[in-house]
Amino acid sequence: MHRRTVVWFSLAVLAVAACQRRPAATSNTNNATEPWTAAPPADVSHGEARVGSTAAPAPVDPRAPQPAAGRVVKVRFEVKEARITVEQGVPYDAWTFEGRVPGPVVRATVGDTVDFTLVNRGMMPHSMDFHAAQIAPSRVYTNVMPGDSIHYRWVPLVPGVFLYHCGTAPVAMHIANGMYGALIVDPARPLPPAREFVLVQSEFYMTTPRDTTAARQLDWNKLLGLAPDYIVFNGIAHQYADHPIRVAVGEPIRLYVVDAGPNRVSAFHVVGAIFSRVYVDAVPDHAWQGVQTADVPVGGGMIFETRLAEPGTYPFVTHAFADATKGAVGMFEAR
Ligand SMILES: [Cu+2]
Repeated sequence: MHRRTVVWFSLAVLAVAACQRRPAATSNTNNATEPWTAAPPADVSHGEARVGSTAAPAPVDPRAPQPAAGRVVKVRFEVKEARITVEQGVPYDAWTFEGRVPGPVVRATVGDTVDFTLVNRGMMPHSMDFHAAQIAPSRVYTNVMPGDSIHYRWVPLVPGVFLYHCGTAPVAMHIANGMYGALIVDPARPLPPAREFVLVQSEFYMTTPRDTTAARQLDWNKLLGLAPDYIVFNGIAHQYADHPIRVAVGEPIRLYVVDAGPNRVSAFHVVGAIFSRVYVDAVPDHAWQGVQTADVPVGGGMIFETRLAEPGTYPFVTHAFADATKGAVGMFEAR
């Protein structure tokens, strides 16, 4: 055997032996098993999750809603406790707007009136903080008691894509339990037509149940230790790898990306593409051009525009790869 081959083979044997000596992992994390010992790497670049089929839609439709038709956008959210599925076989007891994580996407145009009602059907106080609003938090971002409601109106004046979230303390707990979503504010002069999608990145910090089929709850110490079990787009780990998003080769694509956190920045990147424009909170005269990766801050939103050059599978990730490994990976299928 060639000397270099012998050295390589010896190192590989040692590495496998070291892996086999490690105790079995017991946490919820989907990276708890060492993937490099189980199978050869996926054939697709950045194949951090298995690539599924476009035949069935993903559980959460990533398409952006149509722009608002009227001058008054009525939004009525009920706070509900709901059992969600973060990954197949991983139920989680969430706190939600409208029973969904993230909550529904809201869309308005600059100058519209958002007529908002929050009804609390939960067991504890909750509230609503719209990052798109310029308003006194002490007046309207106040706690709504169980069984109670609040109603207020506001006018979005700055275009962009914005986070909304429950602002009740401890905020990290309410966000980590699922109380967030995206709000698009269109500029008065609409952006050019494009296929539009909304991606909300967030984290889950989970208790480890004795019965692996039981629902998980928030693990507060993991949250404070910044050790999430999952980082996801639109509430479910790698759902757009399991069900890639179909687009056409060369068509303009616009991605509204919000990072709900509560802790991890999204280094947003589409493999095989360069963003022709990135709008930081969508102020068109401040667009960045020719961008490979851009950080979406926690509590922030950015708009990414690109086109996919040829037929194929194009992963999108947070390029913080521990986070992609924990679920923040999806795929576009260009045809
Ligand atoms: Cu809350």
